[in-house]
Amino acid sequence: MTTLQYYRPTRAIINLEAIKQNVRNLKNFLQPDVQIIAVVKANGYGHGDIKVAEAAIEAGATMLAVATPEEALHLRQSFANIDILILGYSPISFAKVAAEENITLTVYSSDWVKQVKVDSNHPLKVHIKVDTGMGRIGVTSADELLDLYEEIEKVDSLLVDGLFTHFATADEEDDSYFMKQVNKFKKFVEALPNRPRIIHAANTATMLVKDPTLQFDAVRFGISMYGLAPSQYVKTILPFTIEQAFSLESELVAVKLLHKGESVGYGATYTAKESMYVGTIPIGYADGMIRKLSGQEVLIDGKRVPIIGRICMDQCMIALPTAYNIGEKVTLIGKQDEEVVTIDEWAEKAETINYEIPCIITARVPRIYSK
Ligand code: PMH
Repeated sequence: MTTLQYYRPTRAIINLEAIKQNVRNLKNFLQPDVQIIAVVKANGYGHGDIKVAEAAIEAGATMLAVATPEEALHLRQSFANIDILILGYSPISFAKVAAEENITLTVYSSDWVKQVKVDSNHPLKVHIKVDTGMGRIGVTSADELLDLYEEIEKVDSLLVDGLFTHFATADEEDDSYFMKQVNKFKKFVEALPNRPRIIHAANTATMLVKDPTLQFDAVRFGISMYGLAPSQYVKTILPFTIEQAFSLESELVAVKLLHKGESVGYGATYTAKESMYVGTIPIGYADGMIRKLSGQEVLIDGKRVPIIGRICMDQCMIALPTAYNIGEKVTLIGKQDEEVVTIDEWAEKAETINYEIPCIITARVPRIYSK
């Protein structure tokens, strides 16, 4: 068997110890019998689903949550026994496989339940999703909930294992919309004839700042596991520190002297005002480093230097204070000595949220794991 070898020096380094420590801190925050559902959808928010799940389980998570059937099946290959919940839509055609693989589905439609065929040898576990104000998926009234519940009860091998909702504004300072959702959810819970095994509602922001009492039976932690705050508001009032797990590194592959008046990159948008050294690093927009990040600073030799000119598909150029050697390490996200470039800094530059940054670093950038 050949082991995959990476030749290009561009890589994401994932600090699994940071993820474990974040999960341990999150666990300490919960009542002892409350479960942690590690949200590892979208390839573990771009960090790598299997390795993140392993670290989270080691640190105390007891369930995994993903968005799609494919993501659930991928995890099942590595984790034979742990509960895996698909938070998003699953087509009826997936129900049989889900039951065989002991994958728990989210349901919110009576029609779906009427049409689904479940084999009595393999019961299918479901969590009912109630929409309390996110407007995404879920039943929206108590009548709809009871109707769905009755339909599920009619199918022998279909088991209601859980009930959950999701909050739209938990990361914002204003409480009013959040409180409306909470009250609505509590009414949904009371409307059910039987209490399911696992009721869950909280994401990171709900738990860490909005309402730490809203633990129910489980809490769904995503962004905080990866060491990022759900919003700038939440960041300022976190109850404990979390450590960013994702770094992005490359190396200089070319260094040249640019004379006054000479330009760099497509469109020749950057022109040297005086003689300067320019370095090329092999990372570009096809790696997820979108063109909006032109001007973002990176670290070399412990110093901040800017990306200059337009970012190309596979490469970009940086201003150098001196003629460094080919092979000199460049840190695009992460620390060098006293300097640090955070994912939050990238998000601000790219005018987006931190969640999006590790997700858009494409599969061409290998994820390397440090302990
Ligand atoms: N539960 C559900 C249903 C989610 O969609 C998410 C994140 C989480 C829990 C975890 O939230 P956290 O990462 O803030 O802790 N979902 C998304 C999303 O759909 N877009 O951005 C984050």
